[in-house]
Amino acid sequence: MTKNRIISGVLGVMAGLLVTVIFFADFNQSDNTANADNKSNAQKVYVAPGEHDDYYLMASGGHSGQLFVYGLPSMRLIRQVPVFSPDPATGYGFDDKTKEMLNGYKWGDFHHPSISETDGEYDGRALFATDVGNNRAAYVDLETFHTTDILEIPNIAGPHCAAFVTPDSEYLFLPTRFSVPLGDEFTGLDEYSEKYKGVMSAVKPDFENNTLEVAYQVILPPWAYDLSDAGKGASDGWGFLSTYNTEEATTTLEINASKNDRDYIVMFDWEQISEEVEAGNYEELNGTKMFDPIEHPGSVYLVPAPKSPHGVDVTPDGAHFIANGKLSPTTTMFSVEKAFEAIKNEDFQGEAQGFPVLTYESVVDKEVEVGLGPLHTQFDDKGNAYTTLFIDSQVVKWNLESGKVVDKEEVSYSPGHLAAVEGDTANPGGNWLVSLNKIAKDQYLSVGPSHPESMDLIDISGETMEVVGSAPSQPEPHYAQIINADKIKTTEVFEKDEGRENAVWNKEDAHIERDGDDVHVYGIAMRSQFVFDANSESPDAVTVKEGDTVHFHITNIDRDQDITHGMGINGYNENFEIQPGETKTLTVEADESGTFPIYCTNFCSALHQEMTGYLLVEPE
Ligand code: K7E
Ligand code: CUA
Repeated sequence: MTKNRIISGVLGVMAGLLVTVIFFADFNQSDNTANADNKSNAQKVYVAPGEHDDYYLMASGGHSGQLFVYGLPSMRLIRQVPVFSPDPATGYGFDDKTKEMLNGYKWGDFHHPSISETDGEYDGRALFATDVGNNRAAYVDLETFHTTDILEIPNIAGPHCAAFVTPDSEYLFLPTRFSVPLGDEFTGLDEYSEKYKGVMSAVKPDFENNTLEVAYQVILPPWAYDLSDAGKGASDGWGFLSTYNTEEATTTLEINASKNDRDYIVMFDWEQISEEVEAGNYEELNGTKMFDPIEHPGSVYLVPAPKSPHGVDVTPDGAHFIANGKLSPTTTMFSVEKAFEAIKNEDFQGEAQGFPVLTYESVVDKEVEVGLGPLHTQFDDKGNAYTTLFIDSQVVKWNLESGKVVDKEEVSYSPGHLAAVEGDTANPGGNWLVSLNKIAKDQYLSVGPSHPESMDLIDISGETMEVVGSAPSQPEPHYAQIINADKIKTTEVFEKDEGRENAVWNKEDAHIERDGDDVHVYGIAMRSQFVFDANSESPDAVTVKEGDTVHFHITNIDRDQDITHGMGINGYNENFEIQPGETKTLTVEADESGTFPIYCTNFCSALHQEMTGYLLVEPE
């Protein structure tokens, strides 16, 4: 019974029998309606056991550095994919390859996922991630849900304003949140405005090898670049970045970076910049090509936008871009056509750090009074936009054509980003939207004082919005993207590649080779045994000498769906998993003599508990 009903019940009794009857009759009726609503809402999100969700929700894991994969509409958490931080469950960062990829980093801060696109639509090949904490970008292969490459990017500090892919995934762009002196040299804060720079990296994905590389970088003024979106359709070839701290404050930004009534949206012509770099218009800096748009003008323009805008979002047709002014009660919609016109006519209201500032009145299309604290905007297939209101704890639906607010829906609480089905692409879905809330407070069973973040699932198929589901989320989804499940084609088992380095495909071929102090174990894992040396009396034992380095090259020869083995070494602080048909190498130092049991850590068969062996380290 809800509090309202209790109160009305008490009031009803106090007011006498007749009135009581009327009261209860009344409220029972509305309660029935509410029950019926809850029932139909439950049906909307119910996905029966064994049935699959229609969509994947790919949520960034913020300062956990990981990717969280949910099913929609059930909101079931399906998988945590390690990206920027080690993961003991899978041994990510433990085995040789992923250890090298992580390169000693203990954490990452993953804000914005970006699914690869073809013709402005998600193509399901890869998901790109960026790490604000340690200046990295990652390639996550969506066939295996494995991180296959991590790129450390020089000359930058905090690529928050990233990553966004261009409509055919030519590039992903990573502009920075922090400005630092170019070339890593010490420079005092008193020289901030002259010597500090924002830097935008253009990173090129290689879909053959599932890797990334820096194509070039662009020098930008010493401002904070917050969020970005790629142009498409009418604005194809362009990119849009939001800025704050155009005041160039170096301390107490809370106050000092909020002084100006307007900051800027940076418009840049990436096609032109790419051509200029191709033509040799760059300088080398720490091994990358650094392009300076002040030296080679005509590719970067500024558009004034109300006070410290957060998100900037391009409409599905590419004809408008929308700035969400976190400190103003409006979102501002600009016209791409008008911006091009202003550039052509040199209709500038001034300049900042050497870049032309387009005249606000010439470029603005409308200012929409959405409510307090607008942060991010997504789209549906019916010409509507959806904007989060952090301060009002609401999602607001408004019409792009009329600029009128259509509906507001309460969420719990303080939404940051939101994700609609393919809602940032050229072809949004229009049925579901997830509000990614920063504060959950009392929404779930308490694990206080700190609670999880929360996600509210909103049905946006009708005229009005309705929250129909909710799930706690792991730290901390900044952005998420929702992709049609039929676009993701996963690998069931890794191919049996006879030529694969370090792989052994028959248990009879498992053997151990010594090379000085290095011991190479070419072993297999299968239900329900490890075989390290087929010719030994104890094929599941490895005997080495104190001071040796042991390289376990293990192939999981069980090529059956979902038969994953793990290999933990007791007392050794090592564990890694080997998925069906996969080969992995784990290198350990045998620096202490002793007897160390080895066991399978992934429950794989009725005799899983018997899947053991020994690492025997003889004293010197
Ligand atoms: Cu949290 Cu996209 Cu980093 Cu907005 S950002 S909320
Ligand atoms: Cu293999 Cu458990």
